[in-house]
Amino acid sequence: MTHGPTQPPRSAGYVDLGDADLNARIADGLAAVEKLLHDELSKGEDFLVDKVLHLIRAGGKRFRPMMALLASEYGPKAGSDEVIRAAAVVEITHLATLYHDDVMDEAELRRGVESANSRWDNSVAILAGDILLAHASRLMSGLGRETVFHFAETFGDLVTGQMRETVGPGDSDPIEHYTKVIREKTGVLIASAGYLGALHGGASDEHIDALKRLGEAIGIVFQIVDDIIDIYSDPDESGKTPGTDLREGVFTLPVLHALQEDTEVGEELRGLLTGPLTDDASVERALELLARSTGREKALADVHRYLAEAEEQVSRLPDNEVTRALGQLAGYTVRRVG
Ligand code: GRG
Repeated sequence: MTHGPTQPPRSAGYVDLGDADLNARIADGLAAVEKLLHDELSKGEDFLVDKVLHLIRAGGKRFRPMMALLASEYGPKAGSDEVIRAAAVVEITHLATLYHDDVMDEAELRRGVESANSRWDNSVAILAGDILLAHASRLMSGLGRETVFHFAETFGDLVTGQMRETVGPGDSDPIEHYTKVIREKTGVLIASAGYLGALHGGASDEHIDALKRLGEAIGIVFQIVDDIIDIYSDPDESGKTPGTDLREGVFTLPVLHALQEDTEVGEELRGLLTGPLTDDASVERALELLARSTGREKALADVHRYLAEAEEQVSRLPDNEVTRALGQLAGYTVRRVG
């Protein structure tokens, strides 16, 4: 069986970074990452290759490779082979987590196509995620000890975050628990893109640290905004069904704030949200109560705190077109909720 080239996803590389030369450099970098992804993930037996190429071909924003490429711009080796390889390692790791996450969530769709667990079955999806980690390990073995150690920590954080979510907050503060989970599940891999891009681009230690922290803050903002959209979006505008997290029994930040309210709304929500919501009427009622609660405004206030953290990291970087583009990216994630 032959495996045709992966088409660059329609969404990747189409972000206007505000500077024509920078747009061109990042687009070239993303094309090189795409080629490496396809070459690396085509290695191995045919019965594995079609499964691992499934989600790469389906698209995705390639946000993490873009972050790595932008971070590499702060050193003399911007967009070098090592940077491309590091960007591919981060995207492959992201992809592995998506395969595994979809099994845990019993998701039917991913990137607009059938999830691997739905198209094949859970065993296939888990093994596809595992072989992706083998590809990521092979690629990173050429990037030196510091990168391998960093990735061991990153894998550990991703799995810790997933396990923390699975076991739940127990007696701990549910908002602190939520914040730890999103830092570990979403923040660390975007932080990793910033760190590895800057490291392999040859940036200074100060800039590597700023780009790692910036990636983490952007990841946290991105996740809270997604969680706000899940509760409050107009389905005609967002194309998403509101309340998906509630149906799965996942109580995200706006819900957690609303549940703490000392009001009639808070009281009714505490009675309603004792587990996953299985019937449409209960979901409707919970969404109505959440709309009347302070959940949205409190979660947005948290978003702005993390945005301020992102801006603080941006201020540690030199004033140039790359820094302006990174500042815009952080702001862009928030504009989705106004
Ligand atoms: C396999 C290392 C490993 C870990 C297993 C399952 C798990 C532990 C962790 C789950 C981590 C996870 C799926 C976090 C959600 C991250 C997230 C925001 C996904 C969506 O990212 P986008 O919007 O997706 O960038 P695209 O499709 O555009 O790439």
